Amino acid sequence: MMFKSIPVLRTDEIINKAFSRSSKIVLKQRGSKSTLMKKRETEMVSRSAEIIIASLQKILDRYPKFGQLDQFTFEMIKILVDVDEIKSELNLINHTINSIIKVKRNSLKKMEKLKDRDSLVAVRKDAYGKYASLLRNLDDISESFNGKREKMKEIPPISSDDYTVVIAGYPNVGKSTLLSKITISRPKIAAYPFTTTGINIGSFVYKYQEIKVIDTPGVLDRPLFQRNEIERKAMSAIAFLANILVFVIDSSDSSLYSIEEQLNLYDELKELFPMPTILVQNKIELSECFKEADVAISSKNGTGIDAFMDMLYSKISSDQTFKEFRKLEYDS
Ligand SMILES: Nc1nc2c(ncn2[C@@H]2O[C@H](COP(=O)(O)OP(=O)(O)O)[C@@H](O)[C@H]2O)c(=O)[nH]1
Ligand SMILES: [Mg+2]
Repeated sequence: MMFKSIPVLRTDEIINKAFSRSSKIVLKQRGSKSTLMKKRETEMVSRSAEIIIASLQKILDRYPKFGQLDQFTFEMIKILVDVDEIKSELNLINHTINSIIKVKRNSLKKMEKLKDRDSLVAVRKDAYGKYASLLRNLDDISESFNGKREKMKEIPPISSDDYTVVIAGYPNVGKSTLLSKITISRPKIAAYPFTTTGINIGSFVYKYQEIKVIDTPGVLDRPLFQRNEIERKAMSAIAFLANILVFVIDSSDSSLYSIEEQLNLYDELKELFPMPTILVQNKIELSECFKEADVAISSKNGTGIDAFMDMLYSKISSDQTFKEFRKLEYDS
């Protein structure tokens, strides 16, 4: 995911790198001893500044541009971190870059007029001291800044631009088994901020388009009143992302939840998710057919999976958002 590529802000490392690399500068040109000495001192001032600037600039460049993010990812970011705080931290990094540039320029200007070794070294050391203290100013924000990166790394790699089928239902009804049956399985993401178990993402291809299927354990598997604010926000972000909701129920005797409880959750989710839904009765080999269900399947032995897929395909192809989504793809 894009957040992983953002370098961690470590001021000590940047300072060490800048000073140790610039102390190893080798001059290739010829000249008198004093010309070379001056050249070397000025090179140290500019080279160390360039290394610091490049390290900081890399953080700014790798940071996703909030205005260009898809809505789902942006919603997730807003749930997890304080966006205004990130903006001010990024501003401070940018400001530090500008200050380093200024110190570099002023020091080089001073050095132009100098000849003797001691004064040149003094200016160079003064510049180093200023670089270091400018960087240390960033220590105030580095912990919180790096912490946000850690949190955002856990945002699942799904985008509002994907056509997405969301699988919901109480725990243990067979959501993950169904997902693995209908998609090219993908590794599950280890950590997801709203759950402890991770999120499952798979996909299949329909009419030349990749359709994403997601199962979000811990997010869409309990009634609303059992949720905290963050979970509710996560639910609505997923509702915004979903193009189709598949709700799985287990009506077998082994189910931990009554059919009534399961249907209540389905009704709740239907209010939150305005898109087409499919009510799937799973574990059919263990239970009687159940009249409310749109389709009855066994994810375990494969019964009814073809009928389910036909139903899913027909929902997708009659869905206006899919038509628009396809047109978009072909236009580009
Ligand atoms: N008998 C039977 N067991 C199933 C079926 N689908 C899933 N299971 C089992 O039910 C349990 C929970 O399945 P899982 O997919 O992990 O449920 P999830 O918590 O909703 O993701 C597992 O032991 C599955 O093997 C089915 O159609 N029939
Ligand atoms: Mg599961």
